[in-house]
Amino acid sequence: MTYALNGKRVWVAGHRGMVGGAIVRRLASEGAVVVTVSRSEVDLKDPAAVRGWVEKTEPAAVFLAAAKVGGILANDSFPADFLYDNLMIAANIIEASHRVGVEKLLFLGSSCIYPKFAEQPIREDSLLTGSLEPTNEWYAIAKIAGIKLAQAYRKQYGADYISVMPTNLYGPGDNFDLNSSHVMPALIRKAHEAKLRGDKAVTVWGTGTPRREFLHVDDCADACVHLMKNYSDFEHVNVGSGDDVTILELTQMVCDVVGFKGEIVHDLTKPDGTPRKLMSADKIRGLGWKPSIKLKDGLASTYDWLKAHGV
Ligand code: GFB
Repeated sequence: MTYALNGKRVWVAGHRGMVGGAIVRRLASEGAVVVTVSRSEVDLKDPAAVRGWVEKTEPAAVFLAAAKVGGILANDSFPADFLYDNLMIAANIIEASHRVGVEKLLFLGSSCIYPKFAEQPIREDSLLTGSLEPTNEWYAIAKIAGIKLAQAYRKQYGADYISVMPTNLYGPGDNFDLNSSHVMPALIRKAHEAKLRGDKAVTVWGTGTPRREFLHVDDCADACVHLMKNYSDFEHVNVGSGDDVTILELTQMVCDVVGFKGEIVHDLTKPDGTPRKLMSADKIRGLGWKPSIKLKDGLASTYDWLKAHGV
């Protein structure tokens, strides 16, 4: 093990989000002292506010899970927000962490950092070898900047900062708003409401042919803790399930789990985005980690969560 969390003060930045919340849950068994701060107390886009809070709190380790996130339409509609907010959040937290001597920091990115037509499965060294997918290039550029910040502070100051690139995530606490969400929560909600209303059809955006790799957020949190403890190097690490499905196959799975028996129709005015982004899992498997939640089981428990908590 390269880094022990036991007894350490650990800041989970973005604890109200799906990923940050899962990391907080996962840290409960690590003996760490988890610290968090609400958006009303500290605006993570404000350098002085972030610096002040980090100086006061003095975390030993940081999980940088705070970000402005959203699905394909939100990314395409609000490019300035996705670029500016995510650049500021990453730069402020990484710089403040360096100033107070944070021992270890883990930055969370996204599989959309890779070129639109990267060779599949996508290896870590595909980064910056081609053009990005236009619907999410703004978010991707901010996330690439975050990886480069972590690498730059490692190179210049010897800081132990690492980066993790999760695939498309889903699970409890996801955003189920149909305009801003990712595909998985959108389809679960659409199928659920269509069933309740007795609709004849459910609408899927785009052609249904793009392929996506899905990982349950609790598996992602487990991988992040594993890497925080066991990985210390320059290159980012992919975190995925190793399998992908078409959007149409996913829709059929969702309809089965929800019990919606109607038709599937396509809204071709909506974008498909990247045709495929299956990440290579070789590196993280070599580091001794693999996922444990199967897509069907994760989907069913996420649907249960939606029924229990509402949207
Ligand atoms: O999950 P999603 O919004 O994001 O969409 P991306 C994935 C695929 O599902 C696209 C299709 O081909 C969508 O057209 N899709 C079908 C739907 N029906 C729906 C629906 O009702 N809602 C949504 N949202 N999609 C995002 C990036 O890309 O993924 C982010 O924009 C980030 O930057 C994130 O990387 C993980 O996988 O296309």
